[in-house]
Amino acid sequence: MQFPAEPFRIKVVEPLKITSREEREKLIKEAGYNIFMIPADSIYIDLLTDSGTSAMSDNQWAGLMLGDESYAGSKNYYHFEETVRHIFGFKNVIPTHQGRVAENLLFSNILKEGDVVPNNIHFDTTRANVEYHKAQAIDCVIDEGMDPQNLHPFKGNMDIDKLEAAIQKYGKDRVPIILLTVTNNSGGGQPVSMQNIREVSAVAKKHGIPFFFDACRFAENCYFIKEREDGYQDKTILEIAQEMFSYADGCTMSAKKDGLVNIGGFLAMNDDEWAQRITNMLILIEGFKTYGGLAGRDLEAIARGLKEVLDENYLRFRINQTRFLGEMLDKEGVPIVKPVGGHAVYVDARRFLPHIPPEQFPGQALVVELFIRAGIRSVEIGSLMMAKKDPQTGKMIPPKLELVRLAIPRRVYTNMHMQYVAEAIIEIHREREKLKGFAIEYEADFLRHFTARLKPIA
Ligand code: P71
Repeated sequence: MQFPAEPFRIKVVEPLKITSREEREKLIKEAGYNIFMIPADSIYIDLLTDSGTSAMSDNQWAGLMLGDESYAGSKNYYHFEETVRHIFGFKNVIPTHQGRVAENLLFSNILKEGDVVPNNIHFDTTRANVEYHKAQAIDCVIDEGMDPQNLHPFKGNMDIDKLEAAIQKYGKDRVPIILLTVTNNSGGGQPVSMQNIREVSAVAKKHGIPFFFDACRFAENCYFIKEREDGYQDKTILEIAQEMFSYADGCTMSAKKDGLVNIGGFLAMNDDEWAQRITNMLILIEGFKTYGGLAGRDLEAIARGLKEVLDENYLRFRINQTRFLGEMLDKEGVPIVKPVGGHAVYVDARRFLPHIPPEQFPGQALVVELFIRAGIRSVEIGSLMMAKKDPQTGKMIPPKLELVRLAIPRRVYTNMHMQYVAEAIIEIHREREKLKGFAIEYEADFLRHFTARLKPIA
């Protein structure tokens, strides 16, 4: 068998509504052809995000019943703290209700106007939190990481020369932290190698700059290291994770990804003084330090999820399910970003629909067609989400790539669901000349993709 079957069986089912094509045409029209406006219970397969959409295990659900909802010192906090310390190795563990709060707390504590934060590629919330503090977020990923056809095994790697150049240019006093996102979401869920992590760590140490991970998908990154990097084939995922984090001073984490839960996050670090200042801030905005905006039962579910995600059989299935979807598409000539990343398959809409120019949103045309034809929700990561406006002419400057992301929730869909998704896309690909572009009817001044209304171009 080329791809492993599901290493779990189904104990509880959530029925899915099957709508007709006519119903879907009406729904998407009423939604202004914006997929964010469709009620989720009218979607058959929802690939909008892998964040907060995981299915919890029986062990996690059982853990919820053991929630200790004491204001201070909940036993679930201690379990959570011990688990995070064991895997990540950092001394101080600060719970938050999701990843972006961890980012905000960290940056509020360390950034000042004019500072610079290097990363392989900043995820949107990270970039926004850096810029909110009037600092500059700069991306230093290797050039291969920006080329959708390059088969480099670690396309999330930081370019060490670019990192050194940034530190030279701005001076180490203006670089209060170096970040590394594993896996690199904005570059297609691509992994970072242990070798590269060591090199980034060495640069950080040389200049005396703290080094933190954005650790959302750390276990998926560890699986790629085991699969692709010499010397790691016989190590457990836990050992790989422990080594990886040993090179850093701390991390931010959205547990909504590799924590296998629907809500939660944390910030962990070795520095006591930073931890103290951040904890004081936490109490102001999230809650006491032993719950950080979460219920005791949530902390228990995260502690259990973080242990489960290290299971190699789970990760083998997870990574290969994503790859399975990508390979089915690739075999039939559907253009995708390669190699396939950990949590999502990205379809290259510019090559899929060369007759639709960026100003007419080729990615959105595919997103809409995929919903109308098959009830599948994907998301455009192209001109609708990311185009900039030329300040002089007001004309749209399209991003380098027009992509459609198919993000796969963890433990939710079967391989047969993936086959259904692939067949729908392959069918659309065969009739691709029939697809038409879109024009914007309404847009907000920022983050327009969430609320825009569009209309099909006749
Ligand atoms: C994803 C998300 C969720 C998302 C967030 C914002 C807009 C649309 C979708 C969230 C991440 C992430 C990385 C690398 C931090 C966060 C924020 N990703 N770092 O890909 O991927 O975490 O949502 O818990 O605040 O759909 P948070």
